[in-house]
Amino acid sequence: MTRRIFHIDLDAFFVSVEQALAPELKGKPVIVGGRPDRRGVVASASYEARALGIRAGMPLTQAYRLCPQAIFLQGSFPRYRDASARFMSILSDFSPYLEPAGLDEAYLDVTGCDFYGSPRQQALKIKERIREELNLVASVGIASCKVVAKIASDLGKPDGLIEVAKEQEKEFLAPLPIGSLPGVGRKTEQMLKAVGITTIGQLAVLPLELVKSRLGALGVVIHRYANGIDDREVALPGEAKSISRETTFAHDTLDYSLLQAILSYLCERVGAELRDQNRRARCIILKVRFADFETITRRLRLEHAVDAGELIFAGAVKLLVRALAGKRKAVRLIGVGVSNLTGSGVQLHLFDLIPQRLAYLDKAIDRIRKKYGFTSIQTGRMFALKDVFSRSDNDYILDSPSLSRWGL
Ligand code: DCP
Ligand code: CA
Repeated sequence: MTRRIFHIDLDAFFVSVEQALAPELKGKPVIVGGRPDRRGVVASASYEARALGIRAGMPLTQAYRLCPQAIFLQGSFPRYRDASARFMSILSDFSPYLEPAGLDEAYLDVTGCDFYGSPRQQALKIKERIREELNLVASVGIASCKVVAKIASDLGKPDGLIEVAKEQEKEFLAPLPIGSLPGVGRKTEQMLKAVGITTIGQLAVLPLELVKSRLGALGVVIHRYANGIDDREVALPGEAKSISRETTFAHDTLDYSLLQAILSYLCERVGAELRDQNRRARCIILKVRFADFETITRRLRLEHAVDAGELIFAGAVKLLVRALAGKRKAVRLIGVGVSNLTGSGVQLHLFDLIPQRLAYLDKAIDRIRKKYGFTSIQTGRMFALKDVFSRSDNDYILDSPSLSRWGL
């Protein structure tokens, strides 16, 4: 099923909250930020003020020079926080997949939610409720991914509603200025412009390797965005964006089999936590801190989301081999984490399914561990830890038994 993702952003948020409370301010150049003779910048400007050249972030003194007739307000953060909470509460009536992205903006995944009709009808309903209940105006972008939805809501402002069909997303993006692509800051924009790239479409057709060689990891991301590719999920409310476990050794160690055993243990813990939350991960992160406190972090992106400790371990070990290559230093701490988490239910793709056998095994192990404690059942690899576990269940601060060198 094609995803339907909304990006909803309130127009001139701080100013509009003030106007809702004092309707005589409507239709006028209003600036929230403080008194014009004081230090400080414009936080929010009404569209009438923007027509006169006022922008967020501009020093108030400059705003005053441009527009002395504007109404300058101090603003009140508790009022904005309150309006924000009510805004999010309205959105949560339309789908549980709500990800606030700031006080006045949020992503909402409405895939499969048709209680209020088509996505467009739902968006109209959202706008109507925001207008009636909060006396505010929202702009909405609808697309199959976050990045296009966000650009669409920006483009439609004020009072916008733009829906982009999946097959038209690339076409929709192509003529837009490169600076409107999330991830392209002013520096990147200048760099791209210097080589003649001014539109998203021009970036999209550049060879990926070229963009990568100039801009590194950011290049890969913005190249994907430019092509309308963005598989970031709308994060569920209140959920962590990553899960991790780490162990600091009582004595720094050079014992590879011990490290591997600990890693296996940590991966199983992370896997169990993932399964407990009914989630899967597309990225594995390894952290190693050496005796001299040099700390390295390595990431492995996976094609398919996983929740099995065994699969997390397979990736983590690859990272460990890379992290230790060429090092001759003892390890002080080792940790493993997962990120790029996907939810369950409608957000699962068929290719996320892991081999059934592993899933059954993990289920059985989870049941036993819930009943008898985590270390009641151990994998062969964790055998090196058996003495530790027999001492106490959760104390995984270890002695290092031998000092072999890394054979890597
Ligand atoms: N904000 C701020 N300082 C900034 C930018 C923003 O304090 N430099 C605050 C005030 C804004 C709110 O965050 O009202 C939301 O930021 P937006 O960028 O969404 O700006 P607006 O909602 O004011 O305008 P727009 O209609 O463009 O969304
Ligand atoms: Ca806004």
